[in-house]
Amino acid sequence: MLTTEQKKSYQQNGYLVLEECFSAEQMGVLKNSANNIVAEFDPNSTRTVFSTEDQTKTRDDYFLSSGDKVRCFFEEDAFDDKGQLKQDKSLSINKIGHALHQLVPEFKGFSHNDKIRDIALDLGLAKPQIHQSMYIFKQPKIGGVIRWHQDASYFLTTPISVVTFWLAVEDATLENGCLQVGKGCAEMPLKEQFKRFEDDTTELTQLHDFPWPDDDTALPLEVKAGTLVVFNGLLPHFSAPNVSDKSRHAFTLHITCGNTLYAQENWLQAPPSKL
Ligand SMILES: O=C(O)CCC(=O)C(=O)O
Repeated sequence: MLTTEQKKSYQQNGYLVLEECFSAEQMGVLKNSANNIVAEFDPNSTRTVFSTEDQTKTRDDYFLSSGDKVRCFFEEDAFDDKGQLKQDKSLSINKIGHALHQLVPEFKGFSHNDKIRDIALDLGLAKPQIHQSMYIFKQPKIGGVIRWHQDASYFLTTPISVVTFWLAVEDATLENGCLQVGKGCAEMPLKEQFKRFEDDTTELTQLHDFPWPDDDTALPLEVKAGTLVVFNGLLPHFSAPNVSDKSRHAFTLHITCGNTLYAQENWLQAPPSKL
């Protein structure tokens, strides 16, 4: 599936952009399915927001028990001072997580297709297994920042193996908060580890104190819908707030290698699905 050049580029840069990997029709199916989940979601069932700025906001039970469920998380700016939604719920959800690949037929079929599997194998995941899936809305005007991070902080294995499959369901631009990656950072040592303890408390442990790349040195990945971006677990990346009037939907999979040791402290302990 991947050429030698593409594999080399992934090794050198820590990421690879695969344009026109999936069709507009396939993106339409995923988008409809995500919209249906939101349509069925009772907005009064939770007030949990997803924030990467304030880590305490992601530690409640609704989040920590979502590894094998399909749950909606609000944008941080979705509510007014009185705790009421500022706009329709369809424009208020930050993301759906974290077992779409197991529980929702459209996402299950998409995630377990041969293309994803072949790419995973080509990138060196000898026994690829999916731990997590997310549908990210990056809503117009209120789509929040995703701070700099490395995905191995959340899906730590020994040796490190996690690869993120980030699919643009809609066009991603600088205006609507596209993914941005660190240049020359393919092997930046792991800076943080997000740990979950037996009593369900969590901690973001600092492993190194060197700084994240400056925002203005990052490489924005402006891509068309249907493009798949794959990147390794050490590559620092972030996305800026969406201040535009266009959403930026994306679907992500976090895939590790079954031949590695999955850390007991990782927050998500639900059994992965084999690819
Ligand atoms: O889609 C985004 O804005 C960021 C996603 C991300 O950082 C991730 O999946 O690790």
